[in-house]
Amino acid sequence: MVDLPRRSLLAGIAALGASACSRINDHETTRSLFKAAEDAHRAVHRALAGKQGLAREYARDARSPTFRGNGSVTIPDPYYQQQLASGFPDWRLAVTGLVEQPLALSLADIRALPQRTQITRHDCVEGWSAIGEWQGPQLARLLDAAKVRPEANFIVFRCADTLFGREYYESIDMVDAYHPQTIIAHALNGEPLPEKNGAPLRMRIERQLGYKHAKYVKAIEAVASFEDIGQGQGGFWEDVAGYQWYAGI
Ligand SMILES: Nc1nc2c(c(=O)[nH]1)N[C@H]1C(S)=C(S)[C@@H](COP(=O)(O)O)O[C@H]1N2
Ligand SMILES: [Mo]
Repeated sequence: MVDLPRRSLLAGIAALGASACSRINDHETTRSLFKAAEDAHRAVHRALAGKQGLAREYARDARSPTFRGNGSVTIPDPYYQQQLASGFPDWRLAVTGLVEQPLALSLADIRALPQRTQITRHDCVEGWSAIGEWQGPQLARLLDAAKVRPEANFIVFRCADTLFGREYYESIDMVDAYHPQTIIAHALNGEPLPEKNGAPLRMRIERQLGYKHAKYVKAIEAVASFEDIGQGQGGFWEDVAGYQWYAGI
């Protein structure tokens, strides 16, 4: 992985039109003020919604005719393309980190688990939304099978794509990890996930904004802290543009 200097990454983001946020969050004092506001938002959101409050689910006729792809929409890697063309026969999802029983699951394993189907609205901070029907096992099933250790505080998602030369990743706390609508989706609107939407597996974390929903997930890792991962802010956009780690909606 090429570790681009932060400044050139920010220049890249600025070119994408997010310059105001990047500059504000460059400033340490401002960053800690945002952090305090974020913690308050998390406390209020959790209190109002309840730990397991459900995101709204929609009827089938509310589904958007097309569900756009955003961020990475293709993975140019030859192995990925070969797997995509043949239905990902050799793809494995790793469940690792602070677990008693590490797992390496095939797509067939994932499809054989009890499934949840949910029609939800995806909200991207860039200003668009779409409603889609997602199917897959609850993350809780995988975490229980892997026997997550009590020291784990967060679940990290490692993705197969790179943006600006960095691997995309995200992280959530255990409340969201065990939330009933947090699923590892392998299907969108009744079809295998298209490449642009994160084939073969992507997260749905329905009470969080779009950037938390990691696509192209190759590993799920239980950790005590995400300080030593990436730039330490808990996710790709958190690292490069100062997006909030807690993106509860
Ligand atoms: N691996 C990975 N996951 C990702 C992204 C990405 O670029 N790479 N983009 C995020 C953002 S900002 C959004 S809005 C959604 C977009 O999901 P979609 O492409 O299915 O619309 O994926 C999120 N997860
Ligand atoms: Mo987004």
